[in-house]
Amino acid sequence: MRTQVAIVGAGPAGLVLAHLLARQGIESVVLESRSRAYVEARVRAGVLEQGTVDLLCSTGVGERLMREGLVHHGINLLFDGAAHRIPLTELTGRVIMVYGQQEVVKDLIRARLEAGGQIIFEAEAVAIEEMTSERPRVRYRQNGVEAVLEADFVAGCDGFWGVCRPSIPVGVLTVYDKQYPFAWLGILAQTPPAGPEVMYAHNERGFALHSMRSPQISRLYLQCEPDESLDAWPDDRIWEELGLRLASGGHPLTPGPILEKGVTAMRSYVVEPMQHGRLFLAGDAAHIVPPTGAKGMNLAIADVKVLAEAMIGWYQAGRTDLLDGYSEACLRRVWRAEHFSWWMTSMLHRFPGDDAGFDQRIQLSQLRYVVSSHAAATSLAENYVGLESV
Ligand code: FAS
Ligand code: PHB
Repeated sequence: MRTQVAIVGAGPAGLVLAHLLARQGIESVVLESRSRAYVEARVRAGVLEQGTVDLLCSTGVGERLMREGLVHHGINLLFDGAAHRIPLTELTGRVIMVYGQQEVVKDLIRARLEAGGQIIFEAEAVAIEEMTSERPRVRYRQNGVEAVLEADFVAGCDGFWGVCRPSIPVGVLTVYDKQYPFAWLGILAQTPPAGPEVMYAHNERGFALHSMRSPQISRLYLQCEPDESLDAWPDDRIWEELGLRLASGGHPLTPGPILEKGVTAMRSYVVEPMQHGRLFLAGDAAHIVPPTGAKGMNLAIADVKVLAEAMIGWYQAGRTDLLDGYSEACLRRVWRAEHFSWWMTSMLHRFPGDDAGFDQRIQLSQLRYVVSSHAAATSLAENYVGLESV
């Protein structure tokens, strides 16, 4: 099979890239190893930066987002026994929206299929070949049968555990990797959110996060051990611990049926460059941020906005400069988000071995400064809503 752009992965990165290329008449084929039902049910991100919202709306896939998404003008930091609000819109003139990643994925899949675009589900890419030639190929397996998709370019949008990044020869990529000594236990629950906004809790028992998906559905996270077993966390223990850590928010939680729970590892990871020959990496395939800064999905979409512009420039004007400059253009924003996500994580989590409490004192000093200094609050706010340029 032959196409112009072979896209591996139907997550936010792959689907937005396919969408942006199709709007300019550039053909692509999306290969996705999982079923449509699986990717549309997978619970992940929930916060969209203003720039992400603007891109989805300006390209015709934001109608349901604007109808069902929640516009937020602030977030809250819980410490010193109280909630401290960061007025995002007051400080930056911009908003965030709360809308499930799987809803974004559903909207993009529907738009693609309605437009006659191709997504091959349950087709696992197994190798990327000839990536430095003008005819790179993706070898994939579907129903046990191997096939080949040939293209001008391959977009590796297959996430952290995909095949594209590992296909790049050893020595080409430089890896930056930091793993944190804790994880997040996340739940999706059938209960109204306790409060109107996202709340991040710094607590001596460990970090906790209150978020939501709708007026009926809450999304909550708590810090746990990296190798935590869900068996150790029956529902009532989860609600009790969340209640203790989020108590100073002033919004008591109402426990409800837990629809989904999972443990997410915390990691900061970047590869440089994000391309090799005609293979271009985007999103989690090239970088991971701890979710404390709510940047993961937003970074993935920002990457493919740059990649789409570069590919459109090549097809429509024979430009190669944008393609050559893809990594550099992305990595400035990626490292900004890596720093912000590491900083939020460092400020809000309990680190093992901090028995003397020095780290906690430093964290509290940072938190008190962030909520009392206009300059510091604005810095947090502008990074959170998404910087217009980096
Ligand atoms: P994705 O991982 O979303 O998509 C990659 C796709 O490629 C998947 O559909 C996968 O099935 C497919 N694939 C993999 N290997 C393949 C192969 N060999 N062949 C074909 N297809 C293949 N970010 C936030 O901003 N806020 C959050 O709250 C948040 N919570 C998260 C919770 C969890 C549990 C996780 C894991 C991540 C979370 N993130 C969050 C980060 C998350 O949103 C990612 O950044 C985002 O999914 C990245 O999008 P993609 O790069 O498109 O990768
Ligand atoms: C979420 O709504 O899932 C969410 C919100 C903020 C984060 C991470 C996750 O930092």
